[in-house]
Amino acid sequence: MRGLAVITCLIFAILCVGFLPENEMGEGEWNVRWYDLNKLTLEYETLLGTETWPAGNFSYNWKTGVLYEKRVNYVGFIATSSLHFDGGKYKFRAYADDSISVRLDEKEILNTTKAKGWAEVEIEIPKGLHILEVRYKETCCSARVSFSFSQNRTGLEENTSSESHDFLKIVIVLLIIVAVVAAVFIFKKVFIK
Ligand SMILES: [Ca+2]
Repeated sequence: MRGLAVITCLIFAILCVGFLPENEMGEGEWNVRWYDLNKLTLEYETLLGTETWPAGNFSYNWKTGVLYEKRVNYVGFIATSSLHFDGGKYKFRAYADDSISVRLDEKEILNTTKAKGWAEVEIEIPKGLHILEVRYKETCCSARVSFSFSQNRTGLEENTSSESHDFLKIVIVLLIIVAVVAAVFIFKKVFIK
């Protein structure tokens, strides 16, 4: 009977975790993969390692110092982020020393180099989940990157949830209540006779 009680509680716990909304499990975080660059073609070569950056805008200025794993030159990253957009017009801005390319759902929407300077674009994005990808490359000397976009989106720093997220939260709360009631009921049955 005790084994049954433990198994029931475990199943409820797994169900509750499984139904957590994505944004409470790090939606929008940047998954950053660092690479060595080929010195001739400047293509991404060996994967050096990965790190996670907070969701949203980012800006780094390494000057002539180390960017990643003792690399100061011929190094770059590919950062991807999956996040929910409310839909509408969004403005993206970027700057890089030496180059940056921004892709939305695998299509390039913005790029610039140190020579070109700051670049920006405004585009219409349909409501829903989209994949952002930022490709940055540093070949020599000073290094810097900045990327930002308009804050009209959900699931990030300020959780202005959409209706579907609200519904999901109600379901989760109900599941937790059911789990607690069931746990109390089973506990009484098993331990209090
Ligand atoms: Ca540079």
